[in-house]
Amino acid sequence: MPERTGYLGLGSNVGDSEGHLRAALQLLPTQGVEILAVSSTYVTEPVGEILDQPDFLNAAVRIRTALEPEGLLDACKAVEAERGRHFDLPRHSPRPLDVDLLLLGDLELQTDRLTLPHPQVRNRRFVLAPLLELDPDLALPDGTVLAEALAEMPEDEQRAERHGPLV
Ligand code: PH2
Ligand code: MG
Ligand code: MG
Repeated sequence: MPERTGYLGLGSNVGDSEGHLRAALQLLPTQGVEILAVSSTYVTEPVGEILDQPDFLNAAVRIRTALEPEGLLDACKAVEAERGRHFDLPRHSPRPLDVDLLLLGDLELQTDRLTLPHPQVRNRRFVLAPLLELDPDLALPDGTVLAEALAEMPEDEQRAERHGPLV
């Protein structure tokens, strides 16, 4: 099976957020996902469909895996479930752990369950800030340079402050 390098976004805004993110680093390798690099954590304001919820703690990791995209998605869901995530809540509800598949090699695909790259990568500061810390020159398969996407975001939008190291 070919191995690919990819990127996952980690988020938490329920319970011991730092503990949940650290647990993800321990649990992902048990699912066939090798962690190559880990960003700092960022305290970020909620973005999306539910704004009245606690700030998130976000981070990103560079990974290597032989899993195919849907298998990797299942691995992310299994890790979320281990940390007490409930899947019967409205979209964008508060959660102890969210593990999002952002990029996997140069794959571009759309299925019922999964879109790659993640459709929101380029317009979410809570994703871009930790990702660019890992790889400042990172670009999407369509050539979008993520540092340019971040620079184009209005400065007063989506507060995201570096918090500290996760490892
Ligand atoms: N995740 C969401 C919705 N909104 N906002 C921030 N700041 N961080 C997140 O991880 C996040 C969010 C859905 O997964
Ligand atoms: Mg998410
Ligand atoms: Mg998710």
